[in-house]
Amino acid sequence: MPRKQIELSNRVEYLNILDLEGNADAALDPKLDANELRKLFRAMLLARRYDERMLKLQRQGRIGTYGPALGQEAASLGPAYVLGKDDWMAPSFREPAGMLYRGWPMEKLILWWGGNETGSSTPTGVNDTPICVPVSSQCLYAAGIAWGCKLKGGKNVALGFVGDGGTSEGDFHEALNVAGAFQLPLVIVIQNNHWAISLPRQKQSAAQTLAQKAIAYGMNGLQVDGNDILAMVAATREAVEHARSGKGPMLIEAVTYRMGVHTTADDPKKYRTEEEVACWQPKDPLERFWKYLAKKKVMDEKAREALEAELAEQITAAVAKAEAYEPDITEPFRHSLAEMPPTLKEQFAEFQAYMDSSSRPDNGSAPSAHDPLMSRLH
Ligand SMILES: Cc1ncc(C[n+]2csc(CCOP(=O)(O)OP(=O)(O)O)c2C)c(N)n1
Repeated sequence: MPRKQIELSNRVEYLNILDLEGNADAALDPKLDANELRKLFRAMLLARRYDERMLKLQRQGRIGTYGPALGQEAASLGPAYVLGKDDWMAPSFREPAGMLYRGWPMEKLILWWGGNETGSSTPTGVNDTPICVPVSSQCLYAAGIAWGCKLKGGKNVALGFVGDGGTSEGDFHEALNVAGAFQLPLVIVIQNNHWAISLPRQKQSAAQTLAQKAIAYGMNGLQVDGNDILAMVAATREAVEHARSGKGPMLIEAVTYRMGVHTTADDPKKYRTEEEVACWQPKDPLERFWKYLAKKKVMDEKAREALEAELAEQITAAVAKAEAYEPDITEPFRHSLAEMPPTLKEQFAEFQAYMDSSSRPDNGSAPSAHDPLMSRLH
């Protein structure tokens, strides 16, 4: 009756390719061609400038609360870049870089943050689920879709994003468990940005890495420098190929940092130090990648300036489009289910009749939540 070491077949490695000066490890460099590198830079820059504009819109009262993704662009974009168009992506709300790259019109994202239901309807031809607000629920969507992909017998994979805080939720563990047990073509990317609102990563879990949570579910886990776009591309490629070839799911922990506020509704000065934030500044994924591109002579300052101007115009046009949008108050009915069941149809008809009725007490302005009909709908 011995007590002995169990040899676990799974392991956890850490992957980093770009150093802080923009030099790549030649043996690990995914060796993307100049066009691919420019495409990645463009997408990362677009996400950064979009994020900055969104913060300004929020401060001007032109959208509701906003959750910036400053510093997390590489962790979001790398996985989206690797996925094929027919693969599936389930984002949380820190994935504008990945979503814009996958083909979400920017005005749709702006409308989402403005509280319009249309921001939650996936554009035609994009295999993504809408932005999820319940933390970690998207992991289950991704697992369910991966199961569907497997049953269909094709080669598509599903990829879901989750935050470090999200790894404490049951949905995360249920998704990994079913994916391991059924060997689903699923990749989960944890965006470990070190904070879940005011709760630090160390208080989410005593585990040394979040990637090692994969081991309990019988899958491989990989920890990656999430501020290194080359490492994120290389790691996700490995995971996606693994899943696509029927070898089962994989878990990636992207180690990154939330440089800004959790959302515009909180004040990080209350719970973290300026020194901590300053430590992450040199790791900025955008400028680090820029150094790499400049060294390789893939882009120069002039080309960057021209790109900056083009993207600024693109963002201004998207804002104008979003602000010109005339919301339809019946949208929540239309976007909830593919087909309305009879009870919802009934409520919809009742709601429309109410909206059209001249006896409405508010005489045409937004319906009041205290109205008896509205309280039934809520
Ligand atoms: C199920 C659920 N519980 C609580 C919340 C409130 N909430 C919104 S974001 C958040 C923290 C999420 O932290 P993390 O998963 O690390 O992602 P991050 O915001 O850092 O990207 C919480 C608790 C929620 N949206 N859903």
